[in-house]
Amino acid sequence: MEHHSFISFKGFDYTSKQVLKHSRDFYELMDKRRSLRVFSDKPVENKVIENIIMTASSAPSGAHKQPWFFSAISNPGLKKKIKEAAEKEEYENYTGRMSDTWLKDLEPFDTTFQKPFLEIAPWLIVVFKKPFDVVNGEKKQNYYVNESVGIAVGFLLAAIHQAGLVALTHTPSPMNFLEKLLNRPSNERAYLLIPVGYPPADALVPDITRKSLKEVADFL
Ligand code: IYR
Repeated sequence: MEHHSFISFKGFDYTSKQVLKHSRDFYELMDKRRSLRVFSDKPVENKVIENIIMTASSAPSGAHKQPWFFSAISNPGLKKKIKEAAEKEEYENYTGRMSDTWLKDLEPFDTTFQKPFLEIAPWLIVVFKKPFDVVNGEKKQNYYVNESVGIAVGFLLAAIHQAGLVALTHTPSPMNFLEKLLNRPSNERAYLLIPVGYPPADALVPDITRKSLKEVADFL
């Protein structure tokens, strides 16, 4: 048996009062997050995106395999190619591939096949999932890949919001054009496309509410 070492873990040592305050403060912060479909073209420095990605990559994952990869794109030519390819797929979705019920459910969000934000936002972060890794030409299995990458994206969105930026969890479908455009290896599958930037001063968001605690939780 191989030896696996453990190191001591030091918690924050907060009082229960501090725990209560932190839990409330974080909820209040996160409850201000909104998905935006409009962005300012104001630049965001690379280091910010690096920090956000490293926050995402600190997420827990099946057997600590960290089965994710992030492509961060600020190059205008590449953003244009991504926009064109995404709109081509979305055109097919909006004009035939999505059901009438689906289109009706999307009406409050005023979405169309057109995605100008893909060129305007200073950064696009494309998240890839890795069902397996390739180590020295050998296939190495990853575990709970969708769950792991979903949690990492949650961390990513929280980091973006906490930094004072906005994002959209965008799902052009199918997304395989991103694997090609971004030269990703064959063990990676595009998972989400996330434009990131500042909100424009005149930004509007849909007037929606969130479910109550009673609707989403049960205390037994
Ligand atoms: N992927 C399309 C359609 C779309 C689907 C859902 I579900 C949304 O919440 C929003 C949009 C698009 O990005 O427009």
